[in-house]
Amino acid sequence: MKRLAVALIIALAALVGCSSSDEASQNSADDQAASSQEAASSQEAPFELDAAPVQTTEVGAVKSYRFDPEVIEVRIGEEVTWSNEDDFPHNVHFLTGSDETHDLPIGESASVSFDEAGEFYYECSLHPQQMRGKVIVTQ
Ligand SMILES: [Cu+2]
Repeated sequence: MKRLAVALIIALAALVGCSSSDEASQNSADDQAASSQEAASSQEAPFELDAAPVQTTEVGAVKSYRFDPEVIEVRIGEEVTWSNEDDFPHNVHFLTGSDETHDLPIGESASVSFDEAGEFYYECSLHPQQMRGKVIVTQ
């Protein structure tokens, strides 16, 4: 009940806050983005990876378009770092848990902390057929 009231207040605030039709369409675009993100987080595994999980927080985007190791296992609160050791730009684009994309320019790295348990699938959105990986986060 309390939650409904909060939702109503937010809806009213959104209505009052919209002074132009541009803003209104922007808000509905935001709503759509939010709901597709929810769908992403509840979605089933987008692909299968047979590799045995490796306990590490370091993943390379190595030459010949792949993440190595493909499947890693970390504990809640740990930070995983992806490093691009290839001669091409890559990224880490999450398919489950969130739809964040972390760019990996040549020679650079990106780090992500995992605050909840689960299996987080990702791909390089530039090379999604070859570059796929999974982070298994445990208690
Ligand atoms: Cu790539």
